[in-house]
Amino acid sequence: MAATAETLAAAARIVREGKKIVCFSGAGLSAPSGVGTFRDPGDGWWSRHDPMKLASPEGFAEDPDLVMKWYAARRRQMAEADPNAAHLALAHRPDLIQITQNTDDLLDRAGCTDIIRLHGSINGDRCHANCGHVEMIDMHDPPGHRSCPCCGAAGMRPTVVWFGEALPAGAWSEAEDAARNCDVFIVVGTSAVVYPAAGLIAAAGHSGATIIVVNRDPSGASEIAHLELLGSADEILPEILAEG
Ligand code: BV8
Repeated sequence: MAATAETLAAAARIVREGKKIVCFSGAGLSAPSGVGTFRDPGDGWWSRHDPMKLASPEGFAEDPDLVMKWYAARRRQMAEADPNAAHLALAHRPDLIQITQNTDDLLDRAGCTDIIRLHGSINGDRCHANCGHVEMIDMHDPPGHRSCPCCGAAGMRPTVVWFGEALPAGAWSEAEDAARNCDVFIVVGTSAVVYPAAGLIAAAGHSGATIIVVNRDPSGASEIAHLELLGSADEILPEILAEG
């Protein structure tokens, strides 16, 4: 249900009394900054193409030009975005552990450090044949489809985790450890349908953490939330994270 003064106060108290707090974030955290989410019906790219297809090795094999055009559009959109009040509220709480599914750099630019990134970063491209060649991207002027200039064996693709690709082992084990050893697990801005990332929510719950969900709409986390605050992350997070 929509966040009320009572549920906001209850969440703020749980956070105040929390000893080890994790914040698990998805695309809804960056939505108030103007960055398109994955599954919200949007305009342009989101409605004409299936992100699940474009963010996959199969989609890249089928039409690398279209995939890199989709990433170029997303990169330009992110280049124009600034951290919003939710990112800044998180940056004011360095005691919180940040686990994100997002590939943008808005948490970093807000001032968060040690971010556990489950799905990589969109600000680089690497050789799809894994020769080791990596390039940082000018997000204001992103490149299109091109072959790896080092080995030429494959195209250059974003340094993100596509559907069907394994998550970075180090980030995943850090995230599992944090989820299993926290007492408060805040879930913000995610439909909670992408695995294994979404499985962290249940893992935290099974380990005894209190789960607070902050989301615009009901999500895959609604059923296991101890407290669900429906609304915009940039309005709710500053309220519940304020110290004192
Ligand atoms: C893997 C990078 C194995 C790319 C992304 C178990 C069960 C079922 C399926 C699977 C499973 N295990 C694996 C799978 C398959 C698949 C999967 O989960 N499929 C699902 C969708 C059916 N998972 C995988 O393929 C994963 N890989 O498991 O590999 C393996 C192991 C060993 C060796 C080889 C292989 C890889 C998944 C990673 C995919 N890559 N992104 C890119 O960005 O281009 S995932 C993509 O979805 C984004 O990263 C995004 O972060 C993520 C989750 O989406 P959300 O962040 O939740 O965004 P969404 O749009 O869905 O929702 C936004 C929410 O925000 C909404 O609820 C909305 O209400 C809310 N909102 C909007 N505005 C606001 C707001 N909330 C608050 N305030 C607002 N203002």
